Amino acid sequence: MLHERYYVEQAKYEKLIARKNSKTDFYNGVFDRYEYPVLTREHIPLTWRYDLNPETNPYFMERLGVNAVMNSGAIRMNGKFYLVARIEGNDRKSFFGVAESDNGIDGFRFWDYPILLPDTCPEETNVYDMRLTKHEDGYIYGVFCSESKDTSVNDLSAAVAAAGIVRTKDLKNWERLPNLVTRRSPQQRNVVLHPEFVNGKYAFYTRPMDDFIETGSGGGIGFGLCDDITHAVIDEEKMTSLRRYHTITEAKNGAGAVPIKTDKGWIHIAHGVRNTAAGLRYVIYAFATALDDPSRVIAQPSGLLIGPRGEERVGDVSNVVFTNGAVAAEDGQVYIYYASSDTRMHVATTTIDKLIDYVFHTPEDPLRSVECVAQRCDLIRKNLEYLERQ
Ligand code: M1P
Repeated sequence: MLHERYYVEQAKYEKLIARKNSKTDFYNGVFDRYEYPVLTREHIPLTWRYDLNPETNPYFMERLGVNAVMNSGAIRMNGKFYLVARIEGNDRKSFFGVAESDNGIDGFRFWDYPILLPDTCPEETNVYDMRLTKHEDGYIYGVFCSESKDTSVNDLSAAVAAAGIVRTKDLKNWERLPNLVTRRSPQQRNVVLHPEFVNGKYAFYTRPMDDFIETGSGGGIGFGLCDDITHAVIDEEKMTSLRRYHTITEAKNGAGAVPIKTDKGWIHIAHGVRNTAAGLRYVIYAFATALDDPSRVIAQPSGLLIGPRGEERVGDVSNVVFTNGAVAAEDGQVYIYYASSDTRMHVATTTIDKLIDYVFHTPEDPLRSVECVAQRCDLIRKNLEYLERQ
């Protein structure tokens, strides 16, 4: 017989999964926010956390607790929405699980088991932040951070980040490929595979780093080509979206969702980081690159697209919003999945048309206060003149 508390907790879980999500009254014309997160630690099935057998768990205790559900890759397949979430156990190790929803804004339910990645990398301690790319070669690729202890220095917390690569056709059977090698960058995180061949080669967005936390000489989001995805090696990385002084990307930035192809260019939704007295602040920003050269930036709207607001600001790593997945659906709707403060997952919705308008018609950052205020005064003057003519 099951413990009586099982029924209480299972009813709470089912109520949570069945909860409808709706748009909040937040308005900026660019995207909509939603009342509830789409995934939280409470969305983890009880079977993943509890031992349901009262003989071995008489107090119905969580035996393997989950601390957070965050940074999720996203894909639409067979008319459904799938998130490959980063699930962080109470033991701090992350792993991946597939959650499925009919409408992309609520009802996300995890499959019975988390993903068991082929264990081909004995030194790997942690894995996280998978980006899912539906590539024109017919595979769905998952590129994620593979983290290992840095044994070359005498520092217990020193780590090395590399880009792990897996591929699948159904999100169930995963083939692990060797980690990406970038000849000129000792560490890599936030690596994203471009969905199309570029000059007949696989193309990756990278984030060159000298160190695990500090990017060091890394100047922003990189771009590199490789011939063979089964032994992916990038010899040269050129820079796309750059880090810039006194902007939202001053400390670092990184590719986020797989770029979305539009008539006007590839739209990228990435993250930018700046330092503050309260620590690093992560926001989401967007830019566009050319269709004939996805490494060439052709539009870069000023500032942030999504910043942490309200309760999003608080969590295990506060003041963070981070995306590694978006879905551009057949009807033109775009679902941007983002985590807040390394704790829970949200969705923001917009459309391809709105994203194009935002990316191509939001003015660029003039980089100096005096020019920013002139830019704003120009807007005000035009508005006042327009109002007068009404
Ligand atoms: O804690 C905030 C984020 O930090 C890292 O991002 P970046 O590599 O740009 O510093 C990532 O590890 C991410 O998982 C995390 O959400």
